[in-house]
Amino acid sequence: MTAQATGVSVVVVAAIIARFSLAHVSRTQSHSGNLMADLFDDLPAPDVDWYPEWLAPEAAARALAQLIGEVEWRQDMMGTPAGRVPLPRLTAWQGEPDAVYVYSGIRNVPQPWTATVAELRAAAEASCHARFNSVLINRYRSGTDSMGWHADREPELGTQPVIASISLGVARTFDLRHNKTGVVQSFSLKGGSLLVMKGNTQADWRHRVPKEPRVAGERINLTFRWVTPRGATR
Ligand SMILES: O=C(O)CCC(=O)C(=O)O
Ligand SMILES: [Mn+2]
Repeated sequence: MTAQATGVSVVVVAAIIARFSLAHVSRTQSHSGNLMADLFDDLPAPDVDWYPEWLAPEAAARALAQLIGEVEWRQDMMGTPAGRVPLPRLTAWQGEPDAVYVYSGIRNVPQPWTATVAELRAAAEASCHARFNSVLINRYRSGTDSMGWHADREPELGTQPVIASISLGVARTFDLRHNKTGVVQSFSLKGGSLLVMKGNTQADWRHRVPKEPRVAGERINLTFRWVTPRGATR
């Protein structure tokens, strides 16, 4: 599996729409010399590296098909004011046996790495110059599956985690909202892309995958992380 880094920075190409006092900004790949860029230079930007064509299209399609078959998918439940309801996506957690992650009071012991996930992990480690001992895998069956606003800030992840987010399948919108200003930076995470979140991205921003009912196809996203085992230091 080959990983191709084709670009890092992002630059504004669309206008700000002031809505509910939030500034909403769409960003795509950099075009140097873009006049619009000057208008947005003062806006906060998340500390991310963006590789839109990280995997070749054939490798991305193969990985998607293999993951659908090899991963043990779970339908987790979440609490709401109306009672417990199914999460709007399927999930799986894989990693080293000691990479235990406590989430919503639940102690998650990871499943062992499967072949395709292990390959993607090695490629992500090479691109990010970082180590990952676990991965959360989310399967969005259609545009009505989603993930709400959150930050990945559990103590096990440390203060400035490097999180490698690999997307396969149909493109979905990924919003990052700055905690202080409410500025939203949106990415279209297409199949085969890699978005690396680092620095203060988890401390200063929240992120989500909104519902997009018009999107029909399936998407799988893998977020590779380093979880410091409880009672250990890195
Ligand atoms: O599906 C995505 O792009 C985001 C996934 C995510 O935020 C997470 O796994 O914590
Ligand atoms: Mn997240």
